[in-house]
Amino acid sequence: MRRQRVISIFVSTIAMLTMVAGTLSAVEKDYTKETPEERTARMAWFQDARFGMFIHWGVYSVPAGEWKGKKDYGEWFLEETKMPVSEYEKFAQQFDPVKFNAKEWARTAKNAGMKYVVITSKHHDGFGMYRSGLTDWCIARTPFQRDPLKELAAACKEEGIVFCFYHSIMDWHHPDWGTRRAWNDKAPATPPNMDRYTEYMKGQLKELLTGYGPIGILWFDGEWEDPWTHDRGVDLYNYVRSLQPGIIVNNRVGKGRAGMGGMDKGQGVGDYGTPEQEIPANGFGPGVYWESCMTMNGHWGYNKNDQNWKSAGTLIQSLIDCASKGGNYLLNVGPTSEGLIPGPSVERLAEMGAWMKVNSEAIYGTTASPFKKLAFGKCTQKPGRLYLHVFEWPKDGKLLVPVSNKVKKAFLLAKPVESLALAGGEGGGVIVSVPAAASDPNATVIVLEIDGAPAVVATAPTLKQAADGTLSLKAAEAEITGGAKLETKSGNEQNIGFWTSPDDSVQWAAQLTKPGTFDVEVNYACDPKSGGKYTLNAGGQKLTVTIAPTQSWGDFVTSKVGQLKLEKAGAITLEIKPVEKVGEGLMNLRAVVLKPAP
Ligand code: H79
Repeated sequence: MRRQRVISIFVSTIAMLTMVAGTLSAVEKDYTKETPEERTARMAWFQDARFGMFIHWGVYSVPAGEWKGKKDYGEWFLEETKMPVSEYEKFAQQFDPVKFNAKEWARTAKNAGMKYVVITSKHHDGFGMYRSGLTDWCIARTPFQRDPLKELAAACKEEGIVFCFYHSIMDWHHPDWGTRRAWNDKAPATPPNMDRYTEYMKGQLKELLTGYGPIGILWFDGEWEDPWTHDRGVDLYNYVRSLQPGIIVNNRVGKGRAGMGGMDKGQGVGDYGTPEQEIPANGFGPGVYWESCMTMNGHWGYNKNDQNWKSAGTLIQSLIDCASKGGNYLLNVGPTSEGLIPGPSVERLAEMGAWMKVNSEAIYGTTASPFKKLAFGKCTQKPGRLYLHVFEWPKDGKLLVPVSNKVKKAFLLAKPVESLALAGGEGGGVIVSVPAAASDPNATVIVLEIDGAPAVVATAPTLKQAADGTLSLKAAEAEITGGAKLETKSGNEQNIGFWTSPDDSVQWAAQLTKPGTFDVEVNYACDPKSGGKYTLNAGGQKLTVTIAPTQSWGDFVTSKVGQLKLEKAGAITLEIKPVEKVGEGLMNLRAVVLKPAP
């Protein structure tokens, strides 16, 4: 009897010690320190996946973007209307997504070629889209007596899709979030307490990371407000990894993000960069992971009035663009309060899926293009294979590829049995003879089987004058240095935006066959409070241009800025550099057009 008691005390002491040690090691292990091999292994699925679905779904889908005559709200509804929180809470009672079908959503993602799904477990309004035991400001408050995240996790598992959470750090509803809003009428008079808030958030993350199976990514956001600090970020990163050591955490867990460009300033925490609504002008080299998140129209959360949809072609080319720069494309849908992904989104995803069905080999598991710039489109690669994504089909049927490798075989990915004829090209490159018409107007993929690593050769510029002597230099064809970026502001045409620094420059290399004097026209947009000066250099001449603002960043006009005398035929470089910036930035530049002077 006595002996037994001693033993049991002994055993329970060991158990207690192990428990303490276990807790300590979970808290103390620094997951930010791992070997490059461990990191590569953890990031492997993400690196290969290239394409994911973002889902912004919450009670803001009840007003559907419209309130008191204003029609452009989305998931920022509460913040932008400054509605009392008690009033906003009433939308929860109308959130009853009876048409929600998790299997259908998972299949929609799968059929589009998406490998992962990131859904809002909580957006900035603090509303939990799952059944939380830590707050009743969650789905339990609605007539919808189910847990949509449980259902979607199961459906994704069934389809082989990696399931991930978006979880906002900023919380406009919780009284302890440090910058509590004045319209949070539910909060007590006592001041907010960030330690208490962090404990609450960790509690929710524990629910999400222990009750929903393996989670691929924790996608944090809303980290930029002051109450959130670098130290809290490191602690949260380690906490999340301690619950699921293999999980990937985006860089918005900490304070390292440099603006909407999304990449780290250097001292951040997190596993990858998060450009938002833009695709970086260039990649960042091997070992730097990133993912551009973008909307299909102008909103993340459901907005019933926003019919400004990007075309399927634009979306396909954006996916290719990301892959060609070594990044992922996270494409958003904003489901309705009935639980439906909007029709126009479903249609576009189906069209992307049709393209992926034929061409996904040129996307999954590829690495960045070896070329800085290609006139006809983009390139991705795998060992021994170059995938040429042709956007501009060559009218003469000859595609010049600037590599000097021995090419073993060239074929259309859509028709692998037919070899395309090859010949030596200018500057040691390869010419591929292609059919008269593109097999896919969005992007036709041509495969080159090559010996060894791609050996890129210099070629003469491919930008040339039209028959009448006009030289059109489009944003998408420019080489961009510095922080300026390609974006799509309105319509489907790209522009170069975010000109903020004198280090930003934009260059076009062109081949001049019909020299002469040219009127220089610039197509651009500029916010009324912004603008400044830039220089435009070509052929040893310099124009200094003062930007006349237009109505908005999306209001594009064409303006004649001067003349250039280009009297020698041959290669020319045209460069634009900022001199002086006013307001937010210089301009959104769509094109420079040189027209033979009359
Ligand atoms: O969830 C979607 C949006 O609701 C959310 N992120 C996507 C994925 C979003 N939050 N804010 N914004 C988008 C725009 C906010 C931009 C700014 Fe900033 C925050 C400007 C200044 C503070 C980010 C941080 C850019 C500069 C610092």
